[in-house]
This record gives sequence, structure tokens and C-alpha cells, in this order.
Amino acid sequence: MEFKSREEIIEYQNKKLRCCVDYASKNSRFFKDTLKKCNLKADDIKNIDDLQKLPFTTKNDLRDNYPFGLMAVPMEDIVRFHASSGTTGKSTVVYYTKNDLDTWSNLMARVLATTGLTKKDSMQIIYNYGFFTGGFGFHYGAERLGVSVIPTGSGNTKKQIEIMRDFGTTSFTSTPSYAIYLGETVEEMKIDTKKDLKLKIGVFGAEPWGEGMRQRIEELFNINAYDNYGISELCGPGVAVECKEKDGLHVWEDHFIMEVIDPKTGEVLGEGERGELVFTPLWKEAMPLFRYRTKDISTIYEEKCNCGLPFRKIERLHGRSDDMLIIRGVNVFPSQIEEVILKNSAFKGHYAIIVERKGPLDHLTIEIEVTKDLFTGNLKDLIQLKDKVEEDLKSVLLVKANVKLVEEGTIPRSQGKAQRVIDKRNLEG
Ligand code: DLL
Repeated sequence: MEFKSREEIIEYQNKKLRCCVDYASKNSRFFKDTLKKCNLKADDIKNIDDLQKLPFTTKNDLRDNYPFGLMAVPMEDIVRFHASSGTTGKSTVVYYTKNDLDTWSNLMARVLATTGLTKKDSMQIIYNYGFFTGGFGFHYGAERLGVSVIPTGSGNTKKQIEIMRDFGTTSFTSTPSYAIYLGETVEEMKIDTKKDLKLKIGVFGAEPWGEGMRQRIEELFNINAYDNYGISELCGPGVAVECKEKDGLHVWEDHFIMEVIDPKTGEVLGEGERGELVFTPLWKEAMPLFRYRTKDISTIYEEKCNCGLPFRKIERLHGRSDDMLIIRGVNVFPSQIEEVILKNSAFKGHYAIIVERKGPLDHLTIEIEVTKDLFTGNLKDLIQLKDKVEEDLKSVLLVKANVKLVEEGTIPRSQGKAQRVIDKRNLEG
């Protein structure tokens, strides 16, 4: 963390990159094949500009080499596996040596310290412990920082809140969608967040969430809510986090080289341009990766942050390139829909986006929950509300969306990542 200038960081990255290339060229069968295919030698990659000589690595490469094809150490040196759920294909498996876990814990400790947590705090970890990286990632990072870990895992909503109250928990981490559900349960249980709870900080991530969601979570719990980003293939959580400025996420550039590319052409984009994030981790033993395409869409901020951290920030994530819906030829991001919905105080953050094909045309329906009082109240008010949201959505999305207001509790709650988009077109073929 003693970097004084951008030049010093780049110099450090160049040095680490040379080590990684040398290491992978000796130990990773996958990387040896890549170099051979591209007619390259390890020596050809001397600095971050040379990185562009290497091809991207994609999720498909991981799937094609399922389960252990990217392993660069003997199996006896592997101390942990994680894996993605594999709902859209074969699961992607990631593996860690003892040193990898050590570095990951340090990165996570930094994440938590950046949000203001110290060893005086406790953290309730409301992520699933298992193949998903959220639970263990936060667990080891919090322990490394000296925070008292309360490893409740996900689910059991009322019990979570009782523990928060009884233990005087000062921070928690979960998906933002589950935080909203937890917050509503706090209200239902008539728990006064100011008097009965000692929460100060919440750290949320693993799925896209906008400023509207942040405001709602902060109000529900009377806390500061921070965004953090990560992806299993790079480690899990621990790649980037917001500082107190809450204006973009700092990427640990001494551990990751980042690029932003045009997702269609693969061309590397310049400062301030929005595109797909590509990362090269500079520390991995078990599974070295080069130029990993995340499919996540963001922009790099070049300006220095007031918080004093030397590392550049990325804009909060708008979603993935493969989340983008094409409705009647128009590109629609679910995050645009969320932004419109959460601007209206009648809505609390539970919605579903349904896309169907009727005849030759795509139909977009947004189901949004309204409170019981509103739902059973004056019909004219409901119709007015529906018309207003449809109008707002049309002006942002440039395509018609039908809004269906539904009663509180109708949309299924998720304990992990929310499944907001139901695209029935794929099913209809
Ligand atoms: O979700 C790791 C993680 C756990 C991050 C807990 C933060 C907190 P995966 O399951 O591999 O890993 O999913 C990675 O989730 O490519 C993004 O599309 C999405 N994602 C993660 N963090 C954010 C975020 C974990 N802060 C995928 N904002 C990524 C938006 C996020 N999307």
C-alpha cells in the first residue's frame, strides 16, 4: 500500500506480470498450450503493454477444461475448491493453494478495512458457505482483520435478526436483495434498528444493485452500505470495494491488472469508456489466469480518489454483457429498470422482469410489488401509479413495458443472488 504514484504501481505490475508469465509457462499445461498456439515465448511478455499479445481467457476455456485442466500445481498442494452453480452449463471449478488462500484473506481484510471495519467490530456473514465463494471469502478476511466473525450463513431470516440483536452485531454482509428482505423482516418484527440493534456497516455484492437499493438498505438498517465486487474465477469477493466516498470501487491493482474491452470486437478501450472488464491476477499459484473476460460491464475512473488510496476505481457494475435483453431490437439492461422502479417510493425493491414472445413480437412485463395497503386501497390510485411507471420506463428504455402491480410477498425471495429476469423466449424456442 506504499505506492506513491501511478508509475510505481505500473512498475510493480510489470515486475509481477513477468513472474506470473514465467511461473505459468513452467507449470500450467493450459498456458503452455496458449503460448504455443500464439507462437509466443514467456520472454515476449515483459510488461503490461505486451499483455495484449496474449488471447483472452473465457468461461468456456474453464468449462472445456473441466474440472482440473487449469491446475498449475500437484493436487497435493490444493487446499480448497470452489465452483459456480453451473445453471447455464457445466460448472466452473476453481482451486487454491495455501498461499492463494492467504493472499485472498489479505485482499478481503483490505476490503473490510476500506469500509471502516476494525477489530472492535463483529460481522454476521449471511452468505452461503459452500461452493459459493461469498461465505468463506468474507469469513477468512474478517478473521484476518480481527473482526469477530458470526458465521450464520444464509437463510433463517428471523433468527438472523435475533442474533443481530442478541450479539450486538455491528456489521453484516449478504446479497443486496436479501438485505432488503431482512430489513423488511426487521420492520415486521417491530425491531427498532436505532435502539435494539448496533449495526453500523453493511457490505453487499455478488449481484448488481443501484443507488436506489443502497438508499433503501441504509434506511432500513440505519447503516452505511458499501458495494464490493468479485468473481470466483479471480478468487471470489476481494477484487474491488467502495471506500467512504461511495463513488466507484477501488480495484487492488497491486494484485490485478485490469483492462476494459469492447465486448463485441475485443478491442481495448480507452479511459472513461464503458465496456467489459478483463482481469489478470498477479498472485495465483493453483490457477494462473491471463486476461480473464468477466462479461461485467463498467468503466475505469482515472481521477485520484479523495480517500487517498492509490488504486483506480471502476464504476459500479451495470450488469453483465449477457444480462442485456434485446427487446424488439432495443438493448435493455435490467439495472435501468431497477433504477426507474426504485425512484418511486411506493416500491420497496421486489420486482421481476418477464420477457415473452407473442407472435412475432417481444413483450416485456415488469411485475412490481406494492404494499398491502396500496394493493387493497383505491383502484384509481393503483392505475395512476401503473401508468406513471410505464411512462417513466418508456422514456428510459425506449421500448414499451407493461407494468403489473402485485401484492407484497408475491415475488419469491432469494437467500442468495436474486433471479430477476425470466426470459421465456428461450423456452418458447
Ligand atoms: O459473486 C463473488 C462475490 C461474493 C462477490 C460476495 C461479492 C460478494 P460469482 O458467484 O462467481 O462470485 O459471481 C460473479 O457476480 O461476474 C458479477 O456479474 C456479479 N457480481 C459480483 N459482485 C458484484 C457487484 C461472486 N458488486 C458475478 N455488483 C460477477 C454487480 C456483481 N455484480
